[in-house]
Amino acid sequence: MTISKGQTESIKALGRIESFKNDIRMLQDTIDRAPLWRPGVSLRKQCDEILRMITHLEERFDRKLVVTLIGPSGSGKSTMLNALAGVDDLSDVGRTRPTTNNMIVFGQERGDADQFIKQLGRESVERRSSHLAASLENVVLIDTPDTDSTEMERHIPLLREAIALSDVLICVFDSENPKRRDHVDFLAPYVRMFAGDALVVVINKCDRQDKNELEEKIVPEFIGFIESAWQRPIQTVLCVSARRHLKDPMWDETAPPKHDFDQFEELKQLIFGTFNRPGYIVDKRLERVRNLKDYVFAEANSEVANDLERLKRARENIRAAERKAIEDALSTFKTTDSRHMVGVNVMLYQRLTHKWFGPVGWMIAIWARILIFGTGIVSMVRFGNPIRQIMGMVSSLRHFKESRAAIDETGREGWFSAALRDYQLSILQDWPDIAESLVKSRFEPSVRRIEDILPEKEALSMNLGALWNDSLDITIERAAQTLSRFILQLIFNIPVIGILGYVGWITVRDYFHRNFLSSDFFLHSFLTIAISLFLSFFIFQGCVRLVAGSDRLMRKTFERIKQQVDRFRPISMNPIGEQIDAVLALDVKD
Ligand SMILES: Nc1nc2c(ncn2[C@@H]2O[C@H](COP(=O)(O)OP(=O)(O)OP(=O)(O)O)[C@@H](O)[C@H]2O)c(=O)[nH]1
Ligand SMILES: [Mg+2]
Repeated sequence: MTISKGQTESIKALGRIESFKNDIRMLQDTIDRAPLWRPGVSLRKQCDEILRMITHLEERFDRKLVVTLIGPSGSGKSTMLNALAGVDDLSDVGRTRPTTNNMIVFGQERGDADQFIKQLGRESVERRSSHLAASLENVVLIDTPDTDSTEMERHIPLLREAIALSDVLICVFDSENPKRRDHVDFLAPYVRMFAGDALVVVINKCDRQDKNELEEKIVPEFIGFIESAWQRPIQTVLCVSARRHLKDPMWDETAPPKHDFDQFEELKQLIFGTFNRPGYIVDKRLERVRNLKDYVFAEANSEVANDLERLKRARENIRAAERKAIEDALSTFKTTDSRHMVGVNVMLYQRLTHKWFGPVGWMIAIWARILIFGTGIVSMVRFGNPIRQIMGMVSSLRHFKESRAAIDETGREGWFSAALRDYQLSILQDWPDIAESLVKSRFEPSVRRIEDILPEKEALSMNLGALWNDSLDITIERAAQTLSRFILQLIFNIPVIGILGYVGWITVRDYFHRNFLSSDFFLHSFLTIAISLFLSFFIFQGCVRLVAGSDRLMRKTFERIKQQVDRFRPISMNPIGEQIDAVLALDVKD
């Protein structure tokens, strides 16, 4: 099976459309993430509406281009259709307003009206054709009821549907009274969905105006008026006299045309030529979908723009408040629990145990164990009960392996509740101001309720814990590394190893000379070795105190946490912070 070029174009275009739809759905998701931001409700509705329109567009992707005449009552839409169709009474033109109450579908084939009948009901759609329709292979032309007569209640829903089904809008204005506010305002939200040449403005009944006045005053003023009302540039503006192109214009004797200036041929060429070209439809539809997408994005953007600065500031303030709160919470820890100091020391010595070699290394290992028992003993002594003390000793022996974990857990509960309390107090102080600025940025007033904005206790405590543990771990590891440099290990071990070597050498040498040394020699040697080992270790401990005293390590840990608080971003645990982020994410320029 071979696929024609036209088909591949269509398939590609459909793919693009799918991706535009996806963009809109993602926009919706982002809006959904900020349920407390009030403008989100209408934005979401608009997204739904646009998605619906795009789906319609997709369904009729390979159908004819729909060109719709739209305008206020009596502006001459029906006359224009008749002139274009070459049949004077194709669509009723009358003196009683409104004349046209239904959608008049002018096309080549019977099926051209089907989609309108399906959407609007048979009673609201009339199908027309003429010999000139034969050349309209790719276009369906629609005449619509007005937007501003006594029947507008019934007309407006019809028009909404018609616009949703249209690819090109031809907005018809009466040159005698072009600035009709109601009509212009009604169209304002729709015209933004039609890009470039998909929106044509036609000023009809030009024969009623003086040519010079028309060119120099009426048209420029009108363009200024409409561009400011619709907030967009108008690419095509045509001045026509539709009635002149009827077979029988039946000019009123008292009001004949004032001049010949007329751009009707351009209009006709646009519809029967440009729009009617086969390749035009796919491009237009794609462009229209892109335009619809851009439209919702622009809407979202302009909504956010109103609150942007305030929201950014609120986010900054939340971050600052949370940063402060975290610091407050962590300093609780720094000041409250001295048992942690012991823990830090134990952890440091445990690390050193793994890194050190030689006799001093063994001393460090022994010292680390003593410290671990020590932590057990410290907690036992407080109870003062001998049986408890022994039990404690046993349990600290048994839990020897898990000592690290035990150290981590010591006092955690108490600390965390104190830290959380401090965190919340700190946030409580700053929240009222932040909440006010959020309410000004159109957040629901419920953001004032402090209990809703605090991050979840569990999450916060887990995050604080992880933050603390990580920083402490790194600090201890760094200190241990500094204290385990090879050269340091060598220096501290050399006296003991030297003496050991010396004693060993004498012992072995004399052994071979059958000259057995006295036990005094060994006792003496042992003491010398022990003394130098203790001295070395003692000096080493001094170094540890100096380089990595508990206070110092705690301070360093705290410094490190302070640096990390920014990256920690507790705002992500804070529901309002997340919503602000979502709103700010709507501010994407593409
Ligand atoms: N002088 C002059 N009169 C025109 C022109 N076009 C339309 N008219 C007249 O304006 C009146 C209204 O024309 P219609 O075509 O019925 O206007 P419409 O916009 O379809 O009106 P509704 O169907 O009620 O919304 C008729 O009397 C037309 O003859 C024109 O170019 N010049
Ligand atoms: Mg009409």
